[in-house]
Amino acid sequence: MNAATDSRAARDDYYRRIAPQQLTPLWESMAALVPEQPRSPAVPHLWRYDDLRPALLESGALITAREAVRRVLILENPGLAGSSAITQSMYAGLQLILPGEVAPSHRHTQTALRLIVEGDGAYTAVDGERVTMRRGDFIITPGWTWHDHGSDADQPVVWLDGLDIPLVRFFDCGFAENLGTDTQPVVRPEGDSLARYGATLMPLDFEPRHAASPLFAYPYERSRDTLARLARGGVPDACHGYKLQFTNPATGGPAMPTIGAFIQLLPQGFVGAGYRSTDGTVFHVIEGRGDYRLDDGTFTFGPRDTFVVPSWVRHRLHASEDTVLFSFSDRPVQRALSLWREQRDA
Ligand code: GTQ
Repeated sequence: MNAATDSRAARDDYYRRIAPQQLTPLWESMAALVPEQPRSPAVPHLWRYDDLRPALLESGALITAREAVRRVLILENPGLAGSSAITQSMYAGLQLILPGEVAPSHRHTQTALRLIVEGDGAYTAVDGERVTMRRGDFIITPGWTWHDHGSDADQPVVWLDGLDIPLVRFFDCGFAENLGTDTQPVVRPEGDSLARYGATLMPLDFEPRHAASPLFAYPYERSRDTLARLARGGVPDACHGYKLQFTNPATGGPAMPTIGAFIQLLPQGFVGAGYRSTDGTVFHVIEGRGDYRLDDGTFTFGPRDTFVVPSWVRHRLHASEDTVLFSFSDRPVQRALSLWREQRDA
């Protein structure tokens, strides 16, 4: 028996003997526990809307929105099977509501965002105010605010849900309550928060009711117009094109404390430089076509597709048409904890 075998056997024997005391040796897992750089188990993936839409609509005949509470197909990362997560910290799903349906009022500590994918005329009520949903609109549901959804539309309405479910699960701090009625009392007229907080004006007596933006719906018409104006006047960022963050107008910071949300315009023919950041990011194609190139492959995207780029995966965005991408990630959390990093090739 040589010394190496001897020490392997001695170590294995030692690990076996300490295991019943719930002890494990750090030196066997040091490199994985303190990696030189992030190596996410999440993988890049694209969900093609045209391919999944039939299955989503089929769910409408299987269960009502009321019975389901939220009739959603979860977009689960293939590298995170069983976790209901699209990145390590974020959840995404596609929610379907049919004409006349209601998704009853509840609240939870998880923060949610909606990006309207298909159909106009459903509504969501958040914290006493209702807003009608239109394609491309961005809507937030701050943690612990009552919210319910419904539809007066004459066709199915689908939106992308983004929530910090995995993050809240990690911290074991999830709470939820049902209101007990389908809809919450509406106490302000539609458009109230847009008038108060959506015009670079603020009420003098503004007192925050929660950590998220008091403006809860950001109409696509406005953000699209802003992007078009930027593109007329300026030079696109080499990696991102024309990219803006949705903000809380009371602070200038991110619209939600745990989720960063962004919108960007890639002009037709845009060839982006390589980019990676530590916040694994979910992208949704509001309009346009293009592809994102990784070191080992390319995904082609079109309107209404959703794709994910995990933490620290280098990618380049290309657009064959004028393209508008919505995206979200845990960036505000990483920044608050001084953990966020990015690397640009240009
Ligand atoms: O609309 O409240 O996709 O509570 C997952 C959990 C949506 C919602 C989801 C939720 C909701």
